[in-house]
Amino acid sequence: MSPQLIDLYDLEGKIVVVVDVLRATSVMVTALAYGAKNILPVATLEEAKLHLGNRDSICAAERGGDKVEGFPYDNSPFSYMCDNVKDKCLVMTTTNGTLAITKSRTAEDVIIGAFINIKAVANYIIKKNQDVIIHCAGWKGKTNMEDTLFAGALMDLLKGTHDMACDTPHIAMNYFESVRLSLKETIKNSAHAKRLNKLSIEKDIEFCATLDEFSVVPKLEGDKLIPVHMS
Ligand code: 3SL
Repeated sequence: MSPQLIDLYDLEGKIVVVVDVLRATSVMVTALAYGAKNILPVATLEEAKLHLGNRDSICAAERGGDKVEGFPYDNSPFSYMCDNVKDKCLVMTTTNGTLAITKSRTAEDVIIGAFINIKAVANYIIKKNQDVIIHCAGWKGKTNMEDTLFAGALMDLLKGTHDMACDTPHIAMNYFESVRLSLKETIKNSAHAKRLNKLSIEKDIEFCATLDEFSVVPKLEGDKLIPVHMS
């Protein structure tokens, strides 16, 4: 339910799906779908700064929803729907999403989920036939609505192949079941959607709450996320 709780789980030998629906993991999926070569998620602004000016990279930094001064790219999926990203390494640091990736590194496989690639993520997991932990990035250590809903929706797609090992996935799936017919409206009422609304980016929220726009699954190889294209 949050990076504060992930240390309670043994990640060894498992697939970890990192999710930050609003908006880090939605950005990652979009950038790779639009042809970015790979993504280097870094935890700090200092690490990201080292790549500024590098011809093969584009650099994005977000804190509190805003673009950080001095960085050319922000944390909107729409900023990556263009040719600028093609064959580039996207270096990115965000408040919660990149931290959750850093805290998942002991897993056998770390992949990136969002509503916009949820079916591809489920297919990847089913194909690998392995135990899974869904790691919700939340907000500054706290649980949030949209990532929990993603976890429930993914559990729903995995219920034919996976058993639930503790109560948390039951909670997420029951929550998802209770709002599945009004998913977008529910997400639009989340605390983070309200925070982002102050930045006038309703269209980001609408897009991030859309199902199955892309069939690419970002997967951590070394320190970079590379695209795995699912059919
Ligand atoms: O915290 C994060 O990783 C971001 O996705 C937050 S925001 O959507 O850019 O505000």
